[in-house]
Amino acid sequence: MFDFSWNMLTYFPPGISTYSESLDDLFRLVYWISAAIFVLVQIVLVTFIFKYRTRPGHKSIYHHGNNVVEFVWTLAPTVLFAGLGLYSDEMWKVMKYSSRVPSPDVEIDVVGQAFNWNVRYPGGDGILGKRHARYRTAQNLFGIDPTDVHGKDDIVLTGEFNLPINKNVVVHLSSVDVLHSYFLPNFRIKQDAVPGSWIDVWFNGTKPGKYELACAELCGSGHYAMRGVLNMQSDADFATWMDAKITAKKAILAAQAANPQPEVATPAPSSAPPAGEHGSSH
Ligand SMILES: [Cu+2]
Repeated sequence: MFDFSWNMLTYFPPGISTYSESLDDLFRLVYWISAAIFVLVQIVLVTFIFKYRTRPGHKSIYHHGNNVVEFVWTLAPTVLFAGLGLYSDEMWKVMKYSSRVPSPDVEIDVVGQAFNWNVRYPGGDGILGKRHARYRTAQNLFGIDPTDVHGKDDIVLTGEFNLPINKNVVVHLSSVDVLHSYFLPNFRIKQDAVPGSWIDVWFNGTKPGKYELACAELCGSGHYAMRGVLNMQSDADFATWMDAKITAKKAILAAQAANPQPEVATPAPSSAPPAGEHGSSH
């Protein structure tokens, strides 16, 4: 069925972050101001087309500027845009100023990678291990410092992950290859993930459920499939889920400790050169 509405906000997915309502209010305001200006301009246009149409005996008049009209059409948009800027300033600060990011109840790392979203949790010790780009490999996308004990139990997931409702979640966001954009439509969040830098995003989700995480930056041939699922859960459900992940990680670490694998070294060059490489020394 064709579902018509004058209000574009009915096409939005439900907003479930603490600041989604204020952003929707701003969108609604800008939307209706734009609609009103559009209608007014069209009325004036049609009126003038009719009023100044070609008629016998009517000669066009030459005008050179009108100070009053020019003053008004300069002042009106200035007042409008400055007003919108002042009205939305507090929303911007709350969402984007790093000094206004609340102290995190949950802190995670997220890195975009063509074409996946990878998430790192602090693990059993509750502390994210140090990271640095120099440690980054295909197996260690976050560049977790192997010498930092806090990093050993960190839990890395791809695609689907869980978070608790009514908690301040701080996401440290980056990318390992190209620009991606971390887009949580239900939370009204869209933030570029930039290779080589870490950007903080925060939110507080109020409703449990499964929500889409999309990439909103055309990042390559698999861009359309770069999606994740964010499960917002009650505190108890999240704790159960996290405990299971921590237990599984502990088992892996215990198995590794019991049966240590030798460090993977660069394979030594074989004494006999492979066939076809004779004479390659010059
Ligand atoms: Cu992407």
